[in-house]
Amino acid sequence: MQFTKAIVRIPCERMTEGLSSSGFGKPDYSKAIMQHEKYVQALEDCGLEVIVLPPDNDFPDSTFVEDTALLTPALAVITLPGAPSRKGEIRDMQSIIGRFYNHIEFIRAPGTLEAGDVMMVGSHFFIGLSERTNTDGAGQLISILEQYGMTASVVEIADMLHLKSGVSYLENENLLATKYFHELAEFRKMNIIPVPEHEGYAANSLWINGSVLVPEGYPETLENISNAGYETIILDVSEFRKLDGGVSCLSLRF
Ligand code: CIR
Repeated sequence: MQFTKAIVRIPCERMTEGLSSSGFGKPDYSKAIMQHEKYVQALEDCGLEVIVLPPDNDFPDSTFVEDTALLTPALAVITLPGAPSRKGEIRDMQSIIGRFYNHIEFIRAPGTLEAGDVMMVGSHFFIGLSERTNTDGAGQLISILEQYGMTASVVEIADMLHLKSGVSYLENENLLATKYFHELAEFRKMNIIPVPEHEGYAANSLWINGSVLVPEGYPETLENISNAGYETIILDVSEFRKLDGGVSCLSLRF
């Protein structure tokens, strides 16, 4: 799997009103803009052409584009976010994604699904059932993916926003995971790269074309990823962490 492109959206000024359970306070907007620029640079350093969308002040969380679509090699699926304040974020996605995809499908109410809950492992997709992704949304996604020759299954999650808040697939059968996922039957055959309990946020790291983007400030996780043989790129994403967002949430890769 090689990615060639990514879509990002510049944070909007109203990001200070974004959803948060972190307890870390409000993000500093100008700092967020600088961190986002470095994030885009990191994607480019990984060889991606980056499509940069303008800020959308109608939606405070709109910089977290990952949740609005699932991009697979065969088709794109526009999601339906479970958070009421985020449902409208999909407004522009069909026309943006339509520039790159011939096949686009949609998650429809009463289903809800945010793609932070979807982890791609080759042609199989793990879907976390969370407060944002319900069984109806997951069921719709499973049948869409099966129509295109792929498979998917659900994973129960607890005490985390999205599936990928606690686990990230780093390709080559390597799974970066917090303790909760170490014993789950579906992941037993994979090599686990552990994320210590006190560094849980770093479980959301992002594999791109052989390199791994890792949030700054998590030395044990960083060392575990490096020891597994990956090049790492460390990014300060403190202002996005305040809104419970991590490095994967800020882009759609395809
Ligand atoms: C939210 O609560 O929806 C945003 N503040 C953070 C979304 C993070 N997205 C992700 O994990 N994929």
